[in-house]
Amino acid sequence: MSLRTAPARRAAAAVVAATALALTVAACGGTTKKSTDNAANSSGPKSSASANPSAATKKGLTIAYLPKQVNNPYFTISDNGGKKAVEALGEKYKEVGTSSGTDTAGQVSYVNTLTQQQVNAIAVSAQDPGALCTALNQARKNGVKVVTYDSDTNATCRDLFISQASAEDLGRTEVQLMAKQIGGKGQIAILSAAQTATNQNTWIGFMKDELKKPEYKDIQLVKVAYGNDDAQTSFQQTQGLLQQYPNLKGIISPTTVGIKAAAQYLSGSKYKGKVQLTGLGTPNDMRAYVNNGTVQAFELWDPAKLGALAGYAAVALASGQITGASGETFTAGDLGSFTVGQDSTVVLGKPTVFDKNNIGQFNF
Ligand code: RAM
Repeated sequence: MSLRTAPARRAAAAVVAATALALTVAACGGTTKKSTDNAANSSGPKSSASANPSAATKKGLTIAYLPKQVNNPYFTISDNGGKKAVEALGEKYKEVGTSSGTDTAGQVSYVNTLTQQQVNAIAVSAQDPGALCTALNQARKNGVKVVTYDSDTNATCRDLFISQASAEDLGRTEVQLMAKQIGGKGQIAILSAAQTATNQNTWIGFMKDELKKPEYKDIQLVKVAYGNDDAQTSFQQTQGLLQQYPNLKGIISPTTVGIKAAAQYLSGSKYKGKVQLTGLGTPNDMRAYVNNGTVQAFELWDPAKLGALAGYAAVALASGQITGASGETFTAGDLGSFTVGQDSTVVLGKPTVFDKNNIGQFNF
């Protein structure tokens, strides 16, 4: 698969091994929720070139997508959005990845393979904040631009993070939706994805912070369960939560796989309409459960737009139009123009809240 000769591959492998220890120490200690440094002053590999916003978009670049999980419908939508954007710019799109959302070793090995193949940019949704650092920084040393989308790694291990929405808004609004649905009172639980997932853990951090406010004094968060973005595990975890906490009033599931499985369980149980469920889901997955009264309201961004924005950003980086420093701007086709913010992060926009009144208008 590699474009390199065998000796070159061996040399590259030796470099990977020799730098692994140093990079582990140097690059993986940072916080994932809010880092005070950005790519411009981080300990990760830096671009010596400065941004040239009027540089022509290079053609024939290869942009590789590495989602958290290839067989997750959410990533099928996001990466198809990426494919369209990348191909419209005259570039080559490819997607690789693991079928489990908890296979961090698999993600690392895909990064190493993409580095050997000398792709121009990798757009990756990280299963774990630190596990990919060494491999991603090795890729960057070899000239590969690294964009995280959906779920970040540490800020020192990538050039840009394309965030679906403000993490703080997502965390707080999910608590607000839940509080409204249970009348501000009772036990609630969270059904998350993988225990290491950067995005879910960041949102849960803000949920816990929101719950400290006096208006939620009658709500108790009793448990955070992990369904690993696996339908069956998420279904069983939902069942387990209701057995363990018979007075549970609501579940927040900030994962499309989790919320769908929880809705499926509740919908076929005596808890339907009694135990509330909100979180992050796709309208197509959740429509039946909104229509049959299992779910009142939940939210999400458009995954296709997230994937597209990651593609535009990857091409802008690989073309030298941006370097990932805060304040730089780039154009993302129909999505418009975006400015790089703090921590080398670009935010797609505000999520949509779906309920029975508007869910019919959405098809993804
Ligand atoms: C799942 C994944 C993904 C997350 C969505 C909301 O598909 O965990 O990372 O952003 O849910």
